[in-house]
Amino acid sequence: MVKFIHAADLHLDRSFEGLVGMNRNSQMEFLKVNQKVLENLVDIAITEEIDCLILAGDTFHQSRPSLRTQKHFFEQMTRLSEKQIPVFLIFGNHDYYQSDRYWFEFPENVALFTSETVETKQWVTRHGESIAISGFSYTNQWLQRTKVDEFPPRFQVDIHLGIYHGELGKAGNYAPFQLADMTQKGYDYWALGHIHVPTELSLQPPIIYPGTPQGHSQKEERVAGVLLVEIQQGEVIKKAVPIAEVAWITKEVSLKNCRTSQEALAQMAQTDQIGHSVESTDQGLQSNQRALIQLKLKDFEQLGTDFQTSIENHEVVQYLLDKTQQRMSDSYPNASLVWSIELVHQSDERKIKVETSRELANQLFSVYHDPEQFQQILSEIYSHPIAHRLVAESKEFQQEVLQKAQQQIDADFTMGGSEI
Ligand SMILES: [Mn+2]
Repeated sequence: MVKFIHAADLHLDRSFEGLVGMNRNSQMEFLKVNQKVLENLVDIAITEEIDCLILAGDTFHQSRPSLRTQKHFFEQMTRLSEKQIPVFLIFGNHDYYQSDRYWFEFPENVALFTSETVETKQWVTRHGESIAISGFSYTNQWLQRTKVDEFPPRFQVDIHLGIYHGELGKAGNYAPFQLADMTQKGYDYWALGHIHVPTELSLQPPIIYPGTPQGHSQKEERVAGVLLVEIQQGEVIKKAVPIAEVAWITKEVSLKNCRTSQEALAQMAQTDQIGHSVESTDQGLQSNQRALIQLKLKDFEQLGTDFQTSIENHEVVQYLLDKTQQRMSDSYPNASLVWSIELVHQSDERKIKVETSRELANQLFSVYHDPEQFQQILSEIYSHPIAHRLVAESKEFQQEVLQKAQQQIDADFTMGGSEI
């Protein structure tokens, strides 16, 4: 049996989005969260006595990780070295490899893939199983061609693993790949990185993104953790193990029982306190985690425009942040905090949320500004003798239709894509 952990997209020195209102000390405290996440990963690797750790790219948020981040990372890898646990690490588009940016030698147990050319490393586990691991690294921000073709066919070994940082598709900036090409290689497992939402692209063979184990923005609300994988005689058993220290939570708060801003403030101030008791069962918050809470306020209309202005100019959220920071200094580390407050107008509630980014939607929409495309989509009207005359005579017809369509889209949908 071979047992390993597949982790990806740790983004170890990435800051937490939306904490700009916090003072420097509190922000620094939050950066320690990333260190704790890595320590959690190493703790699990040691207790589970894994055969190896796979880091499938974007371990660091940038290609020039800070000296402090590097030092901490090397210390943690050394802990694994003391337990004879090897680490196989590729670099992704964020931490693309530049050797001169590292202040220390990587510990000996860390096997690096440092080139864009696919390499295969072979070794035998302490239980005598032979393993081959094939992978490559980014040495630039982009890699605009597929790398799957360069992966060798399955070696004559007990287990052959592929590590791949990239995106599904025929073309793209991040080593695009097709599932069929991967499947063809005959490997036992493909450890993917790059997509932050946990995603299983295939189960036979497993071709899997574990996702980022620690979300750094509200968009990364859904995380699973790292994957603990066991392979025995072709059978693959995998389990997501959470290592996050911070959970992103959205909480709807109705102010319908509040008649004054004092009452409203009291109610909002309570929400971070109940962060633990309520959300921990509600939203899968672990007892050691703290929550970053986004409040969505409903039924506030009776409180008047002054109240709404104070929400919109961030006065209220700053007040709550200051209050929490005080508590953090008393009782760090488990303070949950409200970092954002949004007003949900009744008309917004009916809207459908789509994951597409606004720019992409605009781009798609702009296609119909081309008169030819526009007439094609309305070909029935344009080919009807009477209708044709009506629309052909009006110069503004296309303009008006597009404008109305845009308004309708705005009224029915809210957009917010996820960045990678
Ligand atoms: Mn990436």
